[in-house]
Amino acid sequence: MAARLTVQSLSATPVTVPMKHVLGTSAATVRAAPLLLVDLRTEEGITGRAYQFCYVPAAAHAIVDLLNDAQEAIRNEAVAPLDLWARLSKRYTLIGVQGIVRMCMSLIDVAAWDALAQAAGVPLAAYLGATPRPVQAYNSNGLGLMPTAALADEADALVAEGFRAVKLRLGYATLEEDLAALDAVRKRVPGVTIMVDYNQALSVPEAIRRGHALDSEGVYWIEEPIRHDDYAGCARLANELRTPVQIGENFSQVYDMQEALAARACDFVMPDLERIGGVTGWQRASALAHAAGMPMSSHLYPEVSVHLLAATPTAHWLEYVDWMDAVLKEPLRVVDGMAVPPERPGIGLEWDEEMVRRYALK
Ligand code: SMN
Ligand code: MG
Repeated sequence: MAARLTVQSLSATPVTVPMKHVLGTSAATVRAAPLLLVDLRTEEGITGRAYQFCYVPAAAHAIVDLLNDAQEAIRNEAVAPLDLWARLSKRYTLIGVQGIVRMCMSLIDVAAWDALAQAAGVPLAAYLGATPRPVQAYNSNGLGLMPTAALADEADALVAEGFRAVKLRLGYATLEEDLAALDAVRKRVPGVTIMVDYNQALSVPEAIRRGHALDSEGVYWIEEPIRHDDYAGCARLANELRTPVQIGENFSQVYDMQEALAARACDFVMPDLERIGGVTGWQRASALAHAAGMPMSSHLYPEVSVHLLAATPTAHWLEYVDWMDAVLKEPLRVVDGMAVPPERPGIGLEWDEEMVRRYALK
């Protein structure tokens, strides 16, 4: 039996790394990635790791404060992720297990699973009972809202990185501009699979209008066309459009996904590791997707998702972004459009300390 691990301490280092490709969504433009690198030290000498994409730098500082608070509740406890989740859920019942509180809990959960897999000497996928295997990935860097000539050039560059699928952000002022952006990308990289993401920009009637126009354009999925939590509206779209509707990056714990599935709100799901509840939350979501026969992709966190999708019966697509490359000793490898899980024990996250110092967020 693997040795029991005991929580000793938590520490977190905020960094902000420049993005090679700017992320221009319909909601906001992100030029540098605020990331929080988390270490969970155990009495036994193993350090579990996790990281958070913080969206805005201020959130990184707030999550550090929360991690300090959570540390008091889990110090000297066994590294048993389900028990830690239950303990912290109780501690945060009154404020609510949502938003950055839930991100803080998810970070602890991911780091705990990492520590356990390291202690067992196997990659996380294997610790979860699956054989680590390459997973099909789309390049989700860049392709934000921008002039069509620049879009086509960027699409070229993203495919040249070794991908056969990319994600294009839409939600321009008019449908005509959406179609022009799509056309520019498709003409430059013919035969490449294109997912489109509206980041909740549209009203239901406008989504029906634009969705019908996209139905004859061969896009692979239409992501978050309307407010993420309007499941009745999403269900109307999923029902009326031929193009599959994709949602899930905003599911907060498995309960949101359960509601979305019950409402028949989508054709595909793509939970976010840190919003769904870490590895523990992901596994609960993966069981639901399995029972519903629902294809399940990942949102961000490709280094962790490559393990989780191997253990997901309805695994669909891995969303690839390269933001962590700047601070990792061994960035995730993608070969022939497939993300390749590392053979190292655990998740395989090792911080490049020199780069971490260089990109430290003050
Ligand atoms: C996204 C990801 C990260 C930040 C903003 C938006 C986007 C996606 O919705 O799905 O990649
Ligand atoms: Mg999205």
